[in-house]
Formats: sequence, C-alpha cells, structure tokens
Amino acid sequence: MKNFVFLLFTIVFSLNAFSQRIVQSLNTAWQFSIKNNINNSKIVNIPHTWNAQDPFEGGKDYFRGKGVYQKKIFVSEKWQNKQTFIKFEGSNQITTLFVNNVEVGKHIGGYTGFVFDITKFLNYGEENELKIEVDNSHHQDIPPLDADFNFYGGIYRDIQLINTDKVHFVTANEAVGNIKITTKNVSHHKAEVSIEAQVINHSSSVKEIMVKANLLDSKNIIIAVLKQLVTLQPQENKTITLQHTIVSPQLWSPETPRLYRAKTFITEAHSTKVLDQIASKFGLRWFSADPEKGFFLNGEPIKLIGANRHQDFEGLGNALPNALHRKDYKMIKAMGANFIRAAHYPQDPEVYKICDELGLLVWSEIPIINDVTDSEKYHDIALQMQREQILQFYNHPSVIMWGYMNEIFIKMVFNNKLSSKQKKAKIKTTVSLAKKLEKETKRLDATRLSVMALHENEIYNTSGIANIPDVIGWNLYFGWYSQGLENFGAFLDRQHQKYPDRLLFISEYGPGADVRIHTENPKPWDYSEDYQLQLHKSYINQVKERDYILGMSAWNFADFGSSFRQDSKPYLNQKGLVNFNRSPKDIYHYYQARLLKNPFVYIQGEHFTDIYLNNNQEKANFTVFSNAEEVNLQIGEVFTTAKVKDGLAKFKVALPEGTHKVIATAKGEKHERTFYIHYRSNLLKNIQQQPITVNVGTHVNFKDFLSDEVWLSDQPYSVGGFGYVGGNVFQPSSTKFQGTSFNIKGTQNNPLFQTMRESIEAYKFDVSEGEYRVTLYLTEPNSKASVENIYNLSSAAIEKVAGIRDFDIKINGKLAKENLNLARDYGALRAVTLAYDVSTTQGVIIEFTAQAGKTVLSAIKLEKL
Ligand code: GCB
Repeated sequence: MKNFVFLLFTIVFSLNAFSQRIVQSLNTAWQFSIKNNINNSKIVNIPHTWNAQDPFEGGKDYFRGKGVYQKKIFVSEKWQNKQTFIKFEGSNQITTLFVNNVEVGKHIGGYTGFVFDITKFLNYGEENELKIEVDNSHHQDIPPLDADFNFYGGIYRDIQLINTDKVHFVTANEAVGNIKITTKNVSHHKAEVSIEAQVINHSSSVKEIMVKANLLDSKNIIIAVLKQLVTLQPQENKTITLQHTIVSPQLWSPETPRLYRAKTFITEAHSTKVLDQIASKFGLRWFSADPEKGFFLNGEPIKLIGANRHQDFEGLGNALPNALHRKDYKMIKAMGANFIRAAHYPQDPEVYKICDELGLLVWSEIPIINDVTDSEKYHDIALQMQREQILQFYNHPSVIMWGYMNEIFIKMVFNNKLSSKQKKAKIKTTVSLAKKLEKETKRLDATRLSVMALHENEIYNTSGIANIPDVIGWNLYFGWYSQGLENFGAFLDRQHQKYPDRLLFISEYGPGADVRIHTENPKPWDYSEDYQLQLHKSYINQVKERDYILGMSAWNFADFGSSFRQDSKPYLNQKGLVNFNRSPKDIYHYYQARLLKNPFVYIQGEHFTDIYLNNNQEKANFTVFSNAEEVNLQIGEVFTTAKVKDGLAKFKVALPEGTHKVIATAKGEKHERTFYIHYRSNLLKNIQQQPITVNVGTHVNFKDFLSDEVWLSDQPYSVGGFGYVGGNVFQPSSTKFQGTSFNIKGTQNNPLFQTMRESIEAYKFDVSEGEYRVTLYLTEPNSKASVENIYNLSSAAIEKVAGIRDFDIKINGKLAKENLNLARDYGALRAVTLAYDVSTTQGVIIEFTAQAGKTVLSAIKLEKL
C-alpha cells in the first residue's frame, strides 16, 4: 500500500513538472485615464477603482462613467502553438477588451469573473497593445439599479494572463475554467464525487488524450486515480465525467473544515506528457433545513450566526488585495461566527476559498436589489449573473445558499408617483423574473438552497414572491427603521404561524453606531455603541428562543461606503460590527462572548474610558462581556463578582475621582482596562486643568479622538453648577435621527453640531473670578432657512418669513453678537464656532435672545485662560 501511494505521488509530481498551463498575474503598471483622456493618465496597479475617494468627498455625485486601462505586452513567437486568455475576477460594470485596437469582447456585470480568448488577436514576436474600457455608468438593463452602497468603477479584482496548450480544459466560459465537482449522497459512511471537465481541441489534427483526476484527501494522501480516454476532433469540445465513491469521508464543517483536492490533467493518450492541469478543492458535507427545527449540518443541528459583508475598505473603495479579503473573514471567524452572507453580490474568489478553509457557511447572492427593470435585457443579464455565480463558485463546500433578490419591492413601495396599474406591472415582471431565476438556480445546482431577502412588508406575501425560493430571509430593523425591539420576535412568530412550511432566516438587522458616541441611556437613532449592544443582544436572544429560525446575519460586518448617507459620519453606513478600517467596535467582542466556546472575557469601553459621574454618591457602571458563568472584577482593593446573563456581567462600583485599573477574570482568562473617573460636580473647580465641553441638546457623550476631548451629555442648570436654561431638544419630524441627519460642512465632528437645543435662553457656568474663553458651536439645521435681513422687514412681515432664525448673544450682560442669522452669515448646515474672551468676578452667563424664529446652540466649551 505504502509503495502504491509513493508511486502515485511520483506520477503526480512528474506530471506537474510538464504542465503546459501558465497562469500569470497581469496586475502591475497599467496606464489609466478617465474618459479616454490619455493626456491625463497615470500608472496604476490592479486591483484599482477610480472611486476610492470621491464618494467620500462629494457624496452621490461620484464619477460614474468610463475609465480606460492600457498596457503593452510582448508576445513570444512560441505562443503561436498555444491558446492565450485574459481572465478577470471582477470589473465594474461593463468591460470591453481590445487587443491591438480590435474589440475582443465585452462583459456585462460587475461582480463575477470572465475570460476572453485573445489568441487570434495577437501578433507574435512583437509588442501587443491591450486596452480595457470599463464603464460604471447607471444602466437601466444592468443590476444593481439602486442600492445602499457605492458602485465603484474599475478593474477592482485581479487580472491574469493564461497560456495553455492547444488541447486544454475549457477556460473561457461562464464557469471561468472551473472543473465542476459535485458531491452526492454524502454520509458518515460514504460520499459520491463526480468530476466534470470540459476539454477542447484547438489544433487542426485529431487528438487522442487521457483525462485523469487524482483525488487527494485532507491529509494529502491520494485516494483515487480516475481516468478516461478521449478522442477529440479538431475544434471539438467534450464534457468528461469521472466518478468515484469515497468511503468513510473526512467531513467538512465549521469546526473541521477539511478539504479534498482533485488534480485534473489532460495527458497525451499514450504518454505522460501533460497538456493541461487544473487543481480544485472540494469538501464533503451534507445539510438539510426544517421549518420547525432549523438547520442541520452533517446531521447535527446548528444555528447559523454571523454577519453580512460588503467588500469595500477605508481609503481603497472596493479595490482590495486578497490579503485584506482574507483578513476580514479571519476576523469574522474569530468573532465566533459560523455563517456569512456575501451581500449583496458575488465576492472575490479569494473569499470563497477562505470560507472553505476557515469553515464559514456562505449565502452568496447576485445584486438584484430594490427594483427591477421590465425589459428582456435586464432579465437576461440577471440570469447570466446567476449562471456565472453558480458555475464559478460551485465547488465550494462553504456555499449552502444561492440568493437572487434583496428587498426587491422597496423602491416601488415608497414610490408614491407610481399608479396602481404601474405597481401591478412592476409586481408582475418582478415575480416573473424571480420564477425564472429560481428555475435557473435549480437547473444549475439542485444541491443548494435558493434564497431571497425581504424587507418588512406584506407585499412579498401578497404578491406570492415569498413562495418562490426555498428560504426566506427577512431584513428586519425593529428598534431602528421600525419601532420596538420586542416586535421582532412577534413579527417572526406571526410569519411562522401563517406560513408554517417556510424556512426562515434573519438576513439583516442592526443599528448605526459610532464609536465616538456613548451614553448610559441609549435610545434608537442616537448612534451610540450602547444602543448597538442593546439591539444586538435582544435580537440574539429572540433568535435563540426560536428553533424554527435557521440563523441570523448582522448588518453589517463592517461600516461601508454609501454615498447618499449623511448620518453621524457622512457617506458611510455605520451599522458595522467593526469600523470601515476594521478596528472593532465593542459589539464585535460581544459576539465573541456569545459565540466563542473557549473562555472569553472583555471589559466594555474600548472607545470610552472617561466615566463622568454626577458626584461621589453615584456608582460607576462596568460591563464585562463573557461566556463564563460568572466574572470577577478587581479595581484596586475592591473585589467583586457578578453572574453573566446574555453574555454580560454588570458591576456597580463606588470609586473616587482619578485613574483606575479594572481587571476582569473568568475561567483563567483576564482582561484589563484603565478608566478615568470624573465627577461633574467638580468640573467647575478643575476648569483650569480641563475645559468644560458640553454636547448641547443631547443625552450622549461624544469623544473627539483627535483632541481626546469628551463632550458631555447636556444638563439643566442648577445653582453652583453649569447647564442650559430654557428651550428644548431639537428634533425635526422628518427624521428619527437626533437633531438633523444632514452632513455638516466644515467639521469632522458631525455629532457635535447635528444635535442642538432650540429656543435656548441661556447657558450658565457658576465659575469663580477669572478670565475665561467661551466657544459656541452652532449650525443652522434647516437647509431652506431664510437669509433675509430682518432690518428690511416690518414685524408683521418677519412673522411670515418661513424658516427665519435671527438672534442676539449676550455674555455676562454684554452684547457679543447681534442679529446672528447663521444661514445668511455662514450658510446652512455649516459648522460655526464663535469664541469670546470674558473676564468675570463671578459666573459666566451666555444669553440668547430671538429677534425672529428660534435661538439655537449645538455645543459649548468654557476654558480658563
Ligand atoms: C437593508 C438593505 C441594505 C441596507 C440596509 C440599511 O435592508 O438590504 O442594503 O444597507 O438595509 O442599512 O438600511
């Protein structure tokens, strides 16, 4: 037996040595220009996008148009006996390749791979010019039409040059050269494996070849050698199927992601000369899903828990090197997840590879999002995308679901301009496309589940579309877009009761969160990490209580670019468990506490180590994330223990002002963090050392990580202290966001300016004698605010002017600013700071008096000079 294995090894390696296929990266040094403006070109490397910056500067007007990549390559005389291809892993969204100015082909769709055969376009023994035009303009016939992410343009995934023998495995097809491996009837005892290879003869003579596959197990031992003799006529293309039954298979699972390999060769029929070779990995596992009991992998129940993942990254747009894709998935695995939804489009081939290796189950989908076009072309392109996705990622054991639509009626539901007739037509074309996609999905792969994600609306039930795929994913935002965290479970129970045969998944949930924002009293839309914790905790609990739910994936693993969003950081969707640069938010560690099996302990508060208590009567709150039953906490001489509930151990400790090292231990694991305790009651006394900074008009604290200043939640004035007098928290009816949700120009610190107190009468500080500087932070939140000068108007006329705001500011009785009209003087939605020096014998009082409309104040700083 040993000798047999050794012999097989020798054959494999000697075959390898002669392989004719050469795959080389073509990423480096392309001359790139926008809009064919060659005079303005620069040298770039691929992966590349031309939108790495502009969606984050100007928002939704980022450049969508044509970019051109050019390069010369030397083509040797020897290549005349070969076939030559260019392979793209992804380029957004219409890509046209020219060789020596002759169009080779065009590919439509930004998220799957494609290959062009350039053999007949080449001039041998000389330089050849490659030109690639890429266009990311909006196109009514190309999905996605509309979505909450950026459509970055460019060749943003790797590109390769491939040479093969004239007889080779078919490379330029929808499967981009995959050998198709199907596993069937997998059990603990056996697994049937079938390998389908397409071979082609581009030579002018008849070829006798041998198609061979060596199967290697996860320990690299050859377990089978399969072969078949084939005769190929010139230009003939054949599909060869090799089959084998593996006994006692080494199963693939999240805990044991064991991979087999198939090394598939074409040799000459009667020699060992290798004409072509492709190595593919595959895994052996089976799964099932039950509408009452949930998901099962290899016969065992498993609740799928993880996150969605977008492919962009701070500073890079979507043009990520493979190493960054890998890093993301390693982080997702390290979070304890067993599942990932590659939303909203097929991702880089590296992603599926790493999910196989790490043991993450994958839902992969095509980008049919928010709306469809009622055109044959749109339907055809959608189908082509599904074919490419399935054929390209078919072999990956990690993939369990193929998706094809996300919230597909959301545009229609919110479009008041559509007549009911138009809505009916929209529903009809959408349902008909879903049926076609479902059919195509099953035709290509009956071994996986089909899935679509819905938003919270009955239209999916009434239209019948929810009956089409195997699995229904609900994107549910109770506690964010809809009210009440508890309504989440109630909604699911109603759905389950009404449609008991449906397989249900929670495909999205989550609130926006900004690591700069903290509060002891979290509320929806305050963007605090604390509310993020509250929501995720509640959702995990509610899903865990319900066996019938297959699983859940948080929206989103990381913050991602979304050019129309303004929020607390502009142009970002901030629902990530980690930041856009992948530094974790606290919630990432909470998932670790809920999901990891090894002992885990983590003190909440990575981004907020300054704790402000009212005075020494108030205790400090500490929360520790852990999977142990109880956690011990040590702070100086204080030792205390708390039971863990839902991954949280909560402590209340009386502490003096100053620096405290907090040490949490559980089951031999330890985590420590240094906190700084401050008493608000002492802030005035300590003002020389530390200015008082207040985030007026809000209950949240805001930390500016550049200056390390903590802007305190607002408080009413009381004698001997500081705070506001009069007015109310500004909360426009048009938004759930606290204050205005618009981006504020001229600052990085939106949350300071977006929230404010309106009709405020005064801000008072009962400071002692001395010289101070008071800085007022102001913004006009109404983009349509009037710029009228009230001096030109009678009082009766002033009242009629919509959106007018004009007020005076007095400091210690002295008029500091007269007739401040923020819109007129600075423009609306702009950060305005006004600083005044004041000398006082006692106290600083800033008074606001409206001449027209309402006074307003966003933040205030008082420092002692
Ligand atoms: C959704 C969408 C997703 C959005 C998300 C959000 O339901 O499927 O694309 O990004 O909501 O954050 O609003």
